[in-house]
Amino acid sequence: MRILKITTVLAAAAMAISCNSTTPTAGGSSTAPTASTAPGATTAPTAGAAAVTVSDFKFEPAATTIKAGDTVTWTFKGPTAHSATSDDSSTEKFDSTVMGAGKTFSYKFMNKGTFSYHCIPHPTNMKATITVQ
Ligand SMILES: [Cu+2]
Repeated sequence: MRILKITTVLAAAAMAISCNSTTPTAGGSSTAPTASTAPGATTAPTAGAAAVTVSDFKFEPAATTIKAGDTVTWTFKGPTAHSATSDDSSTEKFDSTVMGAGKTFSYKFMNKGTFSYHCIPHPTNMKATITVQ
C-alpha cells in the first residue's frame, strides 16, 4: 500500500512538472528574435573592409564611407607612382609612402569623422576622403 501511494504521488508530480514546462515554451518567443535579426544582417555592408583603387591620376572612389574599425586597402595601379597620404588637417594620420603599380596599403580607421587625403607627387589633382561613421 505504501509503495503504491508513493508512485502515485511521483506520477502526479511528474505530470505537474511537464505541464508547467510546456506552458512558457508554447508562446513561441524563440522564433521572434530570429526573424527580426535576419533583415538587419542583409542590409549591412561588407563587414570590415573597403577598397580604393589608385590609378593615374585619381582615387576611385574619391569618397569612401566605412564604419569605425573597418580597414581600407588602397591598390596602386598605372605606370606612375602615387601615395595615399592623410592631409595635415586630418586627425587620422596615415601614409602609404609613394608606391608603384601592384603594391597595396591598408589602414584601419578606429575614429569617426571625415578624413581627407592626397597623393604626395600629385597633391592638386589627386584628392579623396574617407568618412567613418
Ligand atoms: Cu599620384
